[in-house]
Amino acid sequence: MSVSTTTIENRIALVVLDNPPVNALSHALRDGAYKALEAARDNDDVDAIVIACAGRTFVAGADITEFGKPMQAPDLRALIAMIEAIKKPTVAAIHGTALGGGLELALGCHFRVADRAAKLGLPEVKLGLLPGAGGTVRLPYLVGAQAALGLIVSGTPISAQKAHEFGLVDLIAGDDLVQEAMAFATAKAQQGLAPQPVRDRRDTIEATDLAALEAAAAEFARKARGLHAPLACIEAVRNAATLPFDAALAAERDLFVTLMEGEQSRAQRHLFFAEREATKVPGIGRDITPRDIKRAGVIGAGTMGGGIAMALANGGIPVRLVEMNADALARGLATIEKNYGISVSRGSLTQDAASQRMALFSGSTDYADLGDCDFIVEAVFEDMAVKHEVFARIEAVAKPGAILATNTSYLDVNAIAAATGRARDLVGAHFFSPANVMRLLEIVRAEKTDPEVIASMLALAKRIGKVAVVVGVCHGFVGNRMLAARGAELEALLLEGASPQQIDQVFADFGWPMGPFQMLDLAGLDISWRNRKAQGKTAAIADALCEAGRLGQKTAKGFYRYESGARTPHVDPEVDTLIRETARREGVDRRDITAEEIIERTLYPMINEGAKILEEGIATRASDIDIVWVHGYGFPVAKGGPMFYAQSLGIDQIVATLARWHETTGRAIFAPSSLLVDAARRKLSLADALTRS
Ligand code: 3H9
Repeated sequence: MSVSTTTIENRIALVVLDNPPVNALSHALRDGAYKALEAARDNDDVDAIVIACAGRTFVAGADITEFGKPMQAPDLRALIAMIEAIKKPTVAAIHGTALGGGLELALGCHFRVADRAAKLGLPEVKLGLLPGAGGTVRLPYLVGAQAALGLIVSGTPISAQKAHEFGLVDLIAGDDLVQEAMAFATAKAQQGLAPQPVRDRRDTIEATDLAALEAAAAEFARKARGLHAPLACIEAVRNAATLPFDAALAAERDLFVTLMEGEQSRAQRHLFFAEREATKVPGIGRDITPRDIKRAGVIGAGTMGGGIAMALANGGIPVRLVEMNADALARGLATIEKNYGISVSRGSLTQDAASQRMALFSGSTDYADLGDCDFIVEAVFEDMAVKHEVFARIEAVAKPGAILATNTSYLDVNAIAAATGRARDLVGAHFFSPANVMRLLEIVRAEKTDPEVIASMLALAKRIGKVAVVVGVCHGFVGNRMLAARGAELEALLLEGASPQQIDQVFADFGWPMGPFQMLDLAGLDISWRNRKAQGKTAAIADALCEAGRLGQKTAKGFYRYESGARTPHVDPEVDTLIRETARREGVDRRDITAEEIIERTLYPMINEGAKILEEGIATRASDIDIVWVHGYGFPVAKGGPMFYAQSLGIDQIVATLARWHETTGRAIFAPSSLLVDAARRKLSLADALTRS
């Protein structure tokens, strides 16, 4: 199949681009499109040209797999410049998603006709880039600098309707996009006027309110949090408003190349492919048909259960929420309604959409009402006996083939499954709080879980907008097991001389949204206190805080002090005194601790644990671990996840540092894993070290 096909009908050339699956602008497609469009341009039997795409979408962007490799001509900018110079009307017929370079291609045309379900956007910022083929200049020319700034810095696509309101789309097609685009092109050709390329439409850009643009830019810059791409997007849009067209294009190119060569974009591109790779699970081929999930049941209407129920309803799935008594159920449903209300008041959800979602909920205090559910997930207390009891009750009522899921964060899913008569249908579904917001879903594959159940969970995750990673059974699975390793040295660091605020600042400087002590205060110190007690463990400082009634934000005191009802942490001298006294009691000499030491003693053990997780086969690949950490715990995207970061630092450096701390402290957490040692010795990536025995 050729990448581009041209047909001529009533003097209109229809050029159809075809590069499955998403019509990414690979070299072959650029070359094919260039030749086809040049031929249509030079053909005297053609009065106008329509560019459309085969398959499920219009061009979804440049081919990301070609990034970082030498560019083969024609490059996308040359292709767009050629289209823009055509004197016959050119029309982009857009269905599916016109994204990135795809939208830039459409901006090179004189007109854009879109299917009513189409989405248009410039998501390059999510790859650590900016639109590099004229998007930061042509879009502001068409829709105004301020509207363009929002679209480019957020990277979020908009609907065809919105694009029409913005003036980005000229016509929304009814049922037959291509025919309507052809008719539109005919009408334009018949007008006999020379069509005006976007670069010549200067009215909108010249009317830019520069002060308002700068105010909006300052707001976006404030939220950039160390990422380079949003700042470059701002600069490029500012250039569009202040420089001549070609100078703005040239500046855009320079910014694009700088970002492309930078570490941040490399990390973000890694995450793009890692997310897709994670859906490819060994033993779960495309031949396995997922089970149909028409209705879901959620047991427990607390924070976790309510969040999971909302996540399911957000994916359009009717949810039956089951609680122990009518009061708890009413409270749970009221919280859900309140949460949707907040989204409406913030403008992120319409009242109609919120009402539609609320209509998907039904409540019950009777397990028998779960009989028609295809997927039942429990979010009850983290206790094996309680889990056994809940699954015995579920089993008694669930229909054959229903998927039974536990939202446990730590417990042995094999043991939960073993106590049921339906081990094949049982799976772990570890959501992250708040479950309606956090994108990660750890799908825990127990020994007996049916591959069909895993395939169904992957399909469900996609449907409800979650990023899924399939993991094996161990204490804490991938995320919480590594979190424990990250936190193992925190107490020691405090005793030896660091302060909570110093450690949190080091984490913030690294790019985390929140440091570990702010996170502990948010979650409640009593949770880890209870866990420690259950395991016979102690933590001198954290235990003393709990004993003093300092349980975190909920008591307005924890590692920090909080003003009533507020979430801003304030340094509390009492905590400082408590830490110093504890250190004295424990006989620990305090000294200055550097930021570097904090990173080495928190991040490196976590990387080490990740490597052990790989060795044990709990995670399939290093990039799966990166996805867990970026989407579940806020690991900075600009660093690509812990395992990517480790590899960019150099595995040999990680091994040497771990070994040094192992020698200094004698603690097992620092003993380098054999995978790391092996990868360093053989100078291999973690993936290669795993596969090349
Ligand atoms: C850009 O355009 C830069 C320009 O400004 C400047 C240039 C000079 N390239 O997501 P899916 C693959 S930057 C290569 O599962 P969906 C993907 O890896 C680009 N490959 O499908 C997967 O492969 P596999 C700006 C790509 O239906 C397969 O296609 N554009 C690309 O859930 C299916 O993908 C973007 O950032 C690509 N651009 O979602 C848009 N895109 O099957 C990126 C996808 O082997 N793409 N693949 O795992 C998307 O957001 C989604 O793919 C899309 C479809 C919404 C289009």
